[in-house]
Amino acid sequence: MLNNFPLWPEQASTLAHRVDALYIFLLVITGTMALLVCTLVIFFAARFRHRPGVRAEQIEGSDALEITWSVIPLFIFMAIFVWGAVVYFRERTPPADSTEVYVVAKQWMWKVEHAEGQREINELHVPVGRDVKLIMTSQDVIHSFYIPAFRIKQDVLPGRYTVEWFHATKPGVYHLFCAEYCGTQHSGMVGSIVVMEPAQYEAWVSGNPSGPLSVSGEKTFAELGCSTCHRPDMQGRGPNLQGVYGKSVQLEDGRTVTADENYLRECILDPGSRRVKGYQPIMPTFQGLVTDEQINELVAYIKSLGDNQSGAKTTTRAASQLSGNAQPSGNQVQ
Ligand code: HEC
Ligand SMILES: [Cu+2]
Repeated sequence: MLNNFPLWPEQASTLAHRVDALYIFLLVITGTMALLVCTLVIFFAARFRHRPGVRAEQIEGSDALEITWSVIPLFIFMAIFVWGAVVYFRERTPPADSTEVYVVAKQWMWKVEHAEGQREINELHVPVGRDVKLIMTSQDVIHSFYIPAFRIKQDVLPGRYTVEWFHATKPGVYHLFCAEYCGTQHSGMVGSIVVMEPAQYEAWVSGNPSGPLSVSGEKTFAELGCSTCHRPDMQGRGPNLQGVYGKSVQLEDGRTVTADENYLRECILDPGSRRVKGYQPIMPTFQGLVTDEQINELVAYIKSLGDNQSGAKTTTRAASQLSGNAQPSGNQVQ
């Protein structure tokens, strides 16, 4: 019976024991304090109870005591803060070479697209021992992608990407829950995370008819006419998109932004909100003309374009490279 009702979810990712250690530390600290306070209340109530003939003596305070009970908690709270921040930043920072998976949430299902091209619903197959980055968006309301065994949870929002990542440590099948109330069938918005041995996973991945997401993206890029303006030979009216991902881009309004997944997405849906410096504002919006799946393909395609080795770069691109900020930071967008 107890086996079916464990106190803790299984630990199946590299993050799990870190989160649990911090959590146990908090439990021990708060438990100890609660016990100490209760004990002292009872002890003092008995020790200083009213007795006939004994008069209470007024105490004006003790500096030593007050400093002690301020300084010790200060150190404990600072330790919790630093420890929490370390775990938080680890959880929020996907390693650069993660396997990428796109997730589209809708009432009431999870649609998954692997960079290799596989698509699945309410299931996510991943290899054990590899960093996996989820790039997620919602078609309707706010959902939340929650894998208790990995100790990760992240809201999934309409209109932009949010990111989470994990490194699974044990093959198995784990629960996936939606952790944000999203309508009548919210409780049914569940699925499974299938963690496979690498060889098994390779076999699963290679049985895929549609080809990599970036290849579908290249087709969509041509079909939507993006390729007429964005050409690798610099003869188009739009910037060459080669190597744009992860670079910083100077905008017409003076801002400099990092070209992460959210930037690329916004370029497609709302180009008016950010015009690249040095270009005519001729790019039309594709809002309403592309599905979330097509946006994911386009983003995957643009990311696959890598650096332009020919040296034919726009002046803005060259200038922005000098500023040195070339780290992709998909999760740090506000
Ligand atoms: C009519 C020509 C035109 C078409 C069609 C067009 N674009 Fe653009 N695009 C531009 C121009 C011009 C800019 C630079 C000015 C701006 O930011 O609006 C740009 C900017 C961009 C940027 C930012 C590039 C950078 O260097 O930061 C991306 C990404 C982009 N477009 C993607 C697309 C995609 C994807 C499509 C197809 C769905 C598309 N564009 C269709 C003209 C076009
Ligand atoms: Cu949901």
